[in-house]
Amino acid sequence: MDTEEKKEISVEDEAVDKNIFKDCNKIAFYRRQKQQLSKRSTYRALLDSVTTGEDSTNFQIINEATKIPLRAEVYGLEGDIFRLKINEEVPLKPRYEVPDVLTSKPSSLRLISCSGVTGSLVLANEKGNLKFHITADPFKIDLISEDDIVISVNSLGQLYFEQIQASPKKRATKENEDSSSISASKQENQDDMGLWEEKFRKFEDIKANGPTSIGLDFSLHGFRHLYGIPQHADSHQLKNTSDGDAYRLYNLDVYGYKLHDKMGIYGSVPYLLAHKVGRTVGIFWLNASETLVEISTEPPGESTQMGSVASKQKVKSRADVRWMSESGIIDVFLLTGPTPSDVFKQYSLLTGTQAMPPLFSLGYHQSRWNYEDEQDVKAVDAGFDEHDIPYDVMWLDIEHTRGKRYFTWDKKRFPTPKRMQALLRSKHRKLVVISDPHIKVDPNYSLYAEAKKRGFFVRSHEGGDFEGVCWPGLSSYLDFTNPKVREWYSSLFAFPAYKGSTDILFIWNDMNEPSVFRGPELTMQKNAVHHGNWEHRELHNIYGFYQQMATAEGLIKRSEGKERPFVLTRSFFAGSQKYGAVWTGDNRSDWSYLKISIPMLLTLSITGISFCGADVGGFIGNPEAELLVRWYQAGAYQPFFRGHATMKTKRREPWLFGEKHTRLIREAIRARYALLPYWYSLFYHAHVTAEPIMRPLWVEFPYELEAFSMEDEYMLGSALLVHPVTEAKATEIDVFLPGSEEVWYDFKTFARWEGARTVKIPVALDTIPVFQRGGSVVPVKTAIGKSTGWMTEYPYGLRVAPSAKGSAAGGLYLDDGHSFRHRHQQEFLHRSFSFCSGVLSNSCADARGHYRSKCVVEQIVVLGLSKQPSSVTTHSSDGEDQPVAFTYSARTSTLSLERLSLNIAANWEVHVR
Ligand code: NBV
Repeated sequence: MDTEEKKEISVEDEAVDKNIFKDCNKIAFYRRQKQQLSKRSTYRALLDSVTTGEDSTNFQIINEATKIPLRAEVYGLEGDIFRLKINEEVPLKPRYEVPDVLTSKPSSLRLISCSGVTGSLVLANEKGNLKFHITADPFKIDLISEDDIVISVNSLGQLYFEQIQASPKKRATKENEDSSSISASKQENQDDMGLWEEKFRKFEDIKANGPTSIGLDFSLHGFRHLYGIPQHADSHQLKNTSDGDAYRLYNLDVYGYKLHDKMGIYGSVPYLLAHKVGRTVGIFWLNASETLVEISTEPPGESTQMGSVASKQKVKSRADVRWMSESGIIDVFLLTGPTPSDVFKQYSLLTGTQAMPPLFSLGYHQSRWNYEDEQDVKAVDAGFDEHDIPYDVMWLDIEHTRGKRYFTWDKKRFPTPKRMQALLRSKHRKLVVISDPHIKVDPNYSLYAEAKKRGFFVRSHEGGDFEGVCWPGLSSYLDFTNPKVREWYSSLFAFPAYKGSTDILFIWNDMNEPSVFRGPELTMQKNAVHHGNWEHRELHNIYGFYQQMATAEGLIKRSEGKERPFVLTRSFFAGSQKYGAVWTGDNRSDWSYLKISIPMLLTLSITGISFCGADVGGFIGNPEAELLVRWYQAGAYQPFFRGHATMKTKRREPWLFGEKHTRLIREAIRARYALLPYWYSLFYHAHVTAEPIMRPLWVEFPYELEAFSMEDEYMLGSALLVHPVTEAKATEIDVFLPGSEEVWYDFKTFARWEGARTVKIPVALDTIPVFQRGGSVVPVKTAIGKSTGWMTEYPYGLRVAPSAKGSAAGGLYLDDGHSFRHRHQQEFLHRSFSFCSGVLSNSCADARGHYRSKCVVEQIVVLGLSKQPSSVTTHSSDGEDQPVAFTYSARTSTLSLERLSLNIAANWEVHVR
């Protein structure tokens, strides 16, 4: 029995068998590109061929050896973005261009052509601060900002473009006549080039279009710190790739994935960021086929070879990035920054921002493969109440269905799903159920029968529906790339169609890489055929994106456009943020997986996917109590917070590890609920301005070189620094507090530190190291209920942490938490808090918003006050001044105001004298 078959039957706790998956040297297009480029054939731009289209400047590039012409198009886009497209001038067949990712046609701005020296063309944006300097021979492009070369394209001559050819049989005669061209057929004897056929283990990939791969290099001048291109179980800062060790972007189901490895796992975002003091840039490579990224960074050093002037200057560090994709076209966006938030905005102009989630989805989620039946669900639900632990969502995995037929219920285990949902609803809780993309081959399963009849499945290259083995046994796979299939799939979520579903049921898309048990690398054959006759190889990485898109649309449609959806997906692509949340798949109950969750989530966050999380406790294995506690503490400060475990693991509901651990887990979850107003406000900002929620330190402290590679701590928004404990038996941790002008306050003890230092923090099992940045006001809830919905009317508190100069600012976003009325009817509140010269004020941050809230601010805590105030008074908008009782602690330098009743939606001031 081979490993794939074993997996199908049992999910054993064994290390990843890396033989199932390809390394670079087993990838034919990688070998071809490496071999060809060692010969260094050059390209020349024919600048006398320049034409100006409606939106773009176009010219030809010609390969000096083959004389094959390519067409280059340069676009200047709104928001200081340059786009470069390179395609064949006259392709034999159209090449795949990724649809549906760009939010709208990006609006082009006019580029002004300035005369360069002979043999070059300079295109400038209207402001004139950014220039695209195109050199003809050899072809290269420099992106210049204020006289500095920031990015060079093809300066290493790695442009690579395989032309689509007629199949070998058809062109055999012609090629006999023409022996001078570097033709693919010459190399056909060299099996290992994998031109028309590629073998891997027992699998044969017969390619309809032969070799079609593309590649290009980028040099980033002055940069050494690169980030992005998820998903890998690796460090946040990208590493140098030695030969054969490129980062792979190929969506794969890798159970218990290996850590510190560049192999592709569940999702791909072909988008890389580079940062140096004074500038951040991005490269977005819009291609959905298998992609490899090589990185080489050179450390700064003294020049030895250059002329006298140059040798006096330090040679700048440089990072070279080479992208290689199996097919499609070159379609690349250069995001010019200059700040991290500019780059985030630029990327969001292209792919959209994080969807505004329903509030409940920011609470705690309780999952397990599987909760057995309705009795089990009822008991677990009651367990939370008995132990006074809030939670929002119960999850049902594949066993809730009738034989893994999605959209059905196992009648024995779940005979009354609506009644079960009524119970959850009574506590404002929700249900999430799984819906995978594989559909059981069973003519009596109406969903299968209908999809089959309507030709909605992916087809195999021999014709007929593709069939592969997955959880239900033999299955076919819905072709979500077809808009008609998506529309139909969406309609399946309508309440009358989805029997037993109610409006508190939401969806989880798993196995959508897609996972195919006996397939090559456990996925679909690359020559399977999709809508429009595209081979699977063209679009593999975007398959899961489309399922989540269709699911989210289905949930919106079932509510007639009124309610926000919640959809969790395992596989994703650039832009998936528009459709919901992502998690990091099948991790293990091990300290190393807890630790890696931080860099993995930071990388997702900076590539647009803010709503992300890792299975709390680890999916595979049985965490000891200490690890579980530490994981809850870390998860409480990560955007998607779900406990989940595989089959056959011991039950691990929060109260099963003894009194002490129950208390610790309760405290961690309650800490999450206390911060919900802050979380929700962060999501609002991610949605509106594309600011990530979890931020690596370099994003908030872009001048702090020391912080550029830190990944054991991070910022949650701009106000909180979190350093989860990820080591067993820790008694002390080192926390780096950045910023020479910053002050920091321990969120629990209120101890105050000056920034730009590493402090040793003693930790007990109940310590969650969180620090509030001086200069911030953080809104909290002062009481915790059963669920987020239960707490709607609960009062607020404000944590005021003055900066070194004594001032602070913050805000709160609020709406009904579930509908689109915030968008369509402007039913929201956006308040702004500021603390300056002893006056804390609450004012309106966005006059468009109107939402009624009876909630009050009940408690205000001002940190870092060196002396006891003589009086505290409140001033409301009607002019009435009220003295307020207060307590001052000289030990913690903290002023506390309790039992206030200041309406959250009204303008008021609190004066501290
Ligand atoms: O549906 C079962 C599991 C699920 O619990 C897990 O979260 C997914 O990542 N699923 C994978 C399929 C089986 C994994 C062995």
